[in-house]
Amino acid sequence: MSLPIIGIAGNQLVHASQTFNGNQVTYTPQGFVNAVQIAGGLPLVLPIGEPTLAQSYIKQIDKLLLAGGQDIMPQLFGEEPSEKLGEINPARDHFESALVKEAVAQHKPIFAVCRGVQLVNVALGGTLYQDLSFYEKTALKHEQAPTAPWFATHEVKTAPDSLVNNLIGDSHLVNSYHHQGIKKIAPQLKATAWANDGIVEVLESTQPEHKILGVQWHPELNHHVDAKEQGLFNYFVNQL
Ligand SMILES: [Mn+2]
Repeated sequence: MSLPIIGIAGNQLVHASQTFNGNQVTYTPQGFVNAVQIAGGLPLVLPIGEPTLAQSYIKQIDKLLLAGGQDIMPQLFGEEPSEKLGEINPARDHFESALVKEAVAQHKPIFAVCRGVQLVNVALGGTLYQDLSFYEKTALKHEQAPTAPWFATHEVKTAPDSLVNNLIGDSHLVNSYHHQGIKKIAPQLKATAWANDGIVEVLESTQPEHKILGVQWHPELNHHVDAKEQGLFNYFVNQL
């Protein structure tokens, strides 16, 4: 029996850290590894590389998982950086955009978390709010730090008959660690859950042959205390 191979797009620690004697390291948050292993998948971390490597990486995996992290470079959706833009890593953005396009081309399912759902939206032609203060209405608190990540802080409501509705129900409390948000939705995606301020919290594919699920919260940080959050990984690894 072979386990589904889950490629997790890795991040890179570019700032000096005493933990690694100032050296750069490739990493992914442990929660993704744990949640994929619990779900019965075989996690493989994909280090940031040239976009031309995407085709070969995607061939090696069954499914693609995009993690959280830095802001998205605004040039990818036609804007210059605002003063409220946070840290970016253009190499990561270009590599992950190539992974998304290649996964779509090779019909490999994608599960995307936080920055990941924003990256998928931008890679497929959507746009972002560089900061939620640019949202036309008043946004709720979507950056819950310093509240611990296993505590859920805001509600999301899901669209009837959506994939995410089957997985978490009509309403669910989620954690929230984002200051950017989905603005214009890419043509092949649709919103299927929102916070009560109207901010998009879930995107799904509109095309059955392209399996994409992206959530704006962090299920990898509370999958151990919330069965619905582990359920997202179980579905992704075994059914999406
Ligand atoms: Mn949120």
